[in-house]
Amino acid sequence: MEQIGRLAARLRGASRVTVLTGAGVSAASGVPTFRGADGLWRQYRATDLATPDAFARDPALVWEWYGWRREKIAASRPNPAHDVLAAWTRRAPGWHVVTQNVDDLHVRAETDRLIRLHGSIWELSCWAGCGGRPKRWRDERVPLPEAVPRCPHCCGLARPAVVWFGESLDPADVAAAERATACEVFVAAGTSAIVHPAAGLLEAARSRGAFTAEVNPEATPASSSVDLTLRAPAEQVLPEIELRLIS
Ligand code: BV8
Repeated sequence: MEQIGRLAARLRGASRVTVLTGAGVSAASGVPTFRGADGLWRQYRATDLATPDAFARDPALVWEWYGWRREKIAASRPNPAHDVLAAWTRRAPGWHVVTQNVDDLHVRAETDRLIRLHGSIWELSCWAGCGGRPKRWRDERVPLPEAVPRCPHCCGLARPAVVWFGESLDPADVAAAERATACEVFVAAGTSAIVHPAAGLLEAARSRGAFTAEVNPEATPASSSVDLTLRAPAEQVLPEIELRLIS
């Protein structure tokens, strides 16, 4: 694909590169995406369940969905897309990965300086915000011993420590992601480019002069505004680009 050659040429010698990833980069690891054919869980859409209202209404149902996802993710491992991106961040301090994913596969691939916008599915926090410290704690047990985990500080309900729809992102993470839009090349890989503020990062990078590319087998709302589209899976494209960069 000559687009691969074009993107490799842009990346070669670039000191600042940012790759925004979404659920599509974990698809090859067997982790269901949100809006693709496998994006449904029972008859629910992610946007029905990843909200504080859904949790307030039925914490057991939301935890059942997260428990199902935790089980899938525990059985998965980073794929070549994660491995190439991790290698890029270890090789060049100005190359960053900004992820919307909560599966921590970029963490397991040993990505340097990872900017994680929506938290981790392996972390929990107190639903009532009781103020107990630590505010969030890691629990990787699959399955969790209780259908609805409790807060160790106040014994109230515990929740997945991820950012739900209608909730604000950690300002430090947003600031780090915005700093990363000051780059020469910005690549959106495996994201439907629908969820904000993550989806706005591509436009921010463009407005700051970045060359923009999208790696996605399908078109997205971002497709019409990027400089280069690679209509193929990330786990195929990224290793092919890496081959050109190191040869
Ligand atoms: C907020 C964590 C302030 C939970 C998630 C501005 C405009 C419009 C709307 C808004 C706006 N500002 C705020 C909003 C509202 C909302 C929003 O964006 N709604 C959308 C639905 C329109 N945003 C928020 O609420 C955010 N908060 O802005 O705070 C605020 C406060 C109060 C009130 C208003 C605003 C919080 C957003 C975070 C929500 N949490 N996840 C969890 O994961 O359990 S978002 C969820 O969607 C995941 O994190 C996921 O990563 C993310 C984005 O989805 P994608 O990753 O793109 O996945 P998807 O399945 O959609 O697409 C996969 C793509 O991969 C597809 O295109 C497919 O073709 C492709 N693909 C498939 N296979 C491959 C592949 N690509 C490459 N290779 C392959 N092999």
